[in-house]
Amino acid sequence: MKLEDFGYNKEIEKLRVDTNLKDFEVGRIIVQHKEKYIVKTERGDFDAEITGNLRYSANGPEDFPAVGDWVALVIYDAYISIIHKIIPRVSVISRQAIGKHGDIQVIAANVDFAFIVQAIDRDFSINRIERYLTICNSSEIKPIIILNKIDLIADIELQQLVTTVQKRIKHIPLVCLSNTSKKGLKKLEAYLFKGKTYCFLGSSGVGKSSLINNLIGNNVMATREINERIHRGKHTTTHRELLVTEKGIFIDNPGMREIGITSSTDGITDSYNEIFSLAKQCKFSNCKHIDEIGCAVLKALNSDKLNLSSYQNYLKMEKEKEHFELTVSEKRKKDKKFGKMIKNIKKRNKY
Ligand SMILES: Nc1nc2c(ncn2[C@@H]2O[C@H](COP(=O)(O)OP(=O)(O)OP(=O)(O)O)[C@@H](O)[C@H]2O)c(=O)[nH]1
Ligand SMILES: [Mg+2]
Ligand SMILES: [Zn+2]
Repeated sequence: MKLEDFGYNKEIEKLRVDTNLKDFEVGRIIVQHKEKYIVKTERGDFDAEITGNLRYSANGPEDFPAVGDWVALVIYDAYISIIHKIIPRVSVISRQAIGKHGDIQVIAANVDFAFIVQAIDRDFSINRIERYLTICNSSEIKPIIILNKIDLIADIELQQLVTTVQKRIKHIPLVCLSNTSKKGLKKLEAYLFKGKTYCFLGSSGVGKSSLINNLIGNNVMATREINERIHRGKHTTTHRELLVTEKGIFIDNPGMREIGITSSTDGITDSYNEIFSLAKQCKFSNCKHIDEIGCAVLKALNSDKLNLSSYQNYLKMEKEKEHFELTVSEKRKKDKKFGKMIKNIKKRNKY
């Protein structure tokens, strides 16, 4: 297999050359488990570990290789290969790690399209769609919303859901789908291109793995058994995995319980274009749109030009983001101090 078959392109080649990684072999992370990796290369798939240097210079989990990453490695033999560096990421899907404030968890790197999957039966939530849109904030990633399991509701109900989504989320493709009846599958296939990378996002049980199986026409991914009761609360897919197929490169994910916000204001801008364009007309440039005089956002809200739940969701996410950004910078400072301390101790103890 050629590197291009699993997603390599000129942009990544340029990044590799620019970062002086030409002397290494190139591979792509297809599985990650703690600090063990499987890397796909032109010579085959290899188990890999990272260098101590990579580990100690990491500021946080986001500096470790993630599924989808292109890495510079040395292959010693069939059993040992060592990852030296991550080739800079063209795009990344990340979120705030659960429980540990400030840690960024990379879900997948170098992704071209994100399929945001929701099941219409009990999983459906516009707020959650907006949150997923936010974590795919890079302009390099094109999101596509999928409403799955449409075989479970009547057409008229579905039409109502679609209208609700499209009213609030504009300019993002929406595909209604059933893995059971295969309705909508053709429409979705129109987005697939060989050599492009697709990341499947959504809660557990919405049908991400079933969809991948359907797209490749093969039961490669394990899916939940029919008797869901036994499995309640259990994730069927237990780890992230990148799958190279003729149709495209698919990254399957375990279902996500909660998604936090990472990264800059860019992401929020994507799903909240409306609020951001209104904000330009606010009297004060630092307006927080809560109780300020001359606030164009509040004005639109009061005259029903702006959706109340969009506004509330926006405030909630802004609050999380503020907290998150603070903790990241605090953490960085602390890590730097700690790193310096360790360095000094090592220096002192040299003999
Ligand atoms: N009725 C119906 N059931 C579906 C559809 N798609 C998937 N399912 C069922 O939903 C259950 C969960 O599907 P999975 O593909 O395992 O879900 P997942 O999103 O991969 O779940 P995790 O791996 O836990 O994140 C399985 O029993 C599927 O058969 C659909 O379109 N309609
Ligand atoms: Mg799954
Ligand atoms: Zn305002």
